[in-house]
Amino acid sequence: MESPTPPIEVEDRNGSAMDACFTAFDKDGDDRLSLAEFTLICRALFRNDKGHIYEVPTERLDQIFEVFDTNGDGFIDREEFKFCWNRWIKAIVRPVNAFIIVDVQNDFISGSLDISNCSAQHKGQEILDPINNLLATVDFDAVFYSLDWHPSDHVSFIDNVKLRPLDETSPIDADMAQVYDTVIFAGPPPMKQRLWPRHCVQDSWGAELHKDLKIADQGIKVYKGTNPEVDSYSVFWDNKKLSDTTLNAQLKMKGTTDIYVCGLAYDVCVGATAVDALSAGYRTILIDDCCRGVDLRDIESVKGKVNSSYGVIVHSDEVKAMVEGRDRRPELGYKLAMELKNPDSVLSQRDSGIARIAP
Ligand code: VGL
Ligand code: ZN
Repeated sequence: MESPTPPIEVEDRNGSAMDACFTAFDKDGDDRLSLAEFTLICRALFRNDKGHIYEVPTERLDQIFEVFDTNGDGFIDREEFKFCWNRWIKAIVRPVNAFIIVDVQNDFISGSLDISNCSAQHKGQEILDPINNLLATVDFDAVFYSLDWHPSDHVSFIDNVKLRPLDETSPIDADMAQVYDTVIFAGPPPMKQRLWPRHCVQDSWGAELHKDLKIADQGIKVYKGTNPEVDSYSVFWDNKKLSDTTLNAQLKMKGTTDIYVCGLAYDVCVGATAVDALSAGYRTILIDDCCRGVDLRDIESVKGKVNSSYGVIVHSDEVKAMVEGRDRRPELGYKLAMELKNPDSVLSQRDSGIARIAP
């Protein structure tokens, strides 16, 4: 019979939770954790509150163990466990959660770039209820609302295609270009650009957040796409990675570990934001039913990228338990362990949340 896995308790009123955890899992009492003992920790960590234990593939367990067995002797001693506890276990059990709601603006729902006219024929307004429900029921540490916020002469507008010279390699010339086509503007360097109807022009009705979207008390707005010369799908960086919004700096300041992403359009700005969140080093969760998109194949491609980068894709009814650390996904634990190998990662550099200061 398998020995029962003790629950992991990180609330540390007398400073002994770490030692208690180590001792509880040091089954043979040799004052160090073997791979088998560490595997039991992972069985206690990666489960949900309905009693389901998520299987972690053996080779992933090996790779995670290696991160914390700093001296490579095949055991995690008490000194090595400190790092594992402070940087990994604590973040898994008590994540710092940001919710990023991407571009829930009039133009994408019923205005000039109404996504229901695109090939997937999705209805943007269907995400309002599930997003509002999350805002009402889940206690995120921070909520961000991004806004696509273009000047009138923006490079992505089909009616501006003749404002700038095209590169000779552009597959379509300015006279033939139609909405949704991709052209190449002259450089240096040449720049690919998908052409959209004029949308989300600064200070217009189309650029406003939908009136039925709940705005959280401490909600933070992030504006993107403001440079007329370069488009910006991701809420982190513009498409050329020339400049960033203040999002990453704000996330770092709050010690964010986990980013929940949803909004419009699934395969454009939501996808680009989720991919950038993962590459910036965050544990990233895409909320599938709170997204609507342009093209079904492109949506599948976004999901593939998120899954292969150790992000997870969930339904909104799974979010509350995850935010509260009651449903702990092994993909996110693996992602965090891999980040901790890199001392420059945002998740290596955050203070470990011992004294999380209220806003
Ligand atoms: C978006 C197309 C053009 C989006 C923004 O928010 O997904 N899509 N600009
Ligand atoms: Zn745009």
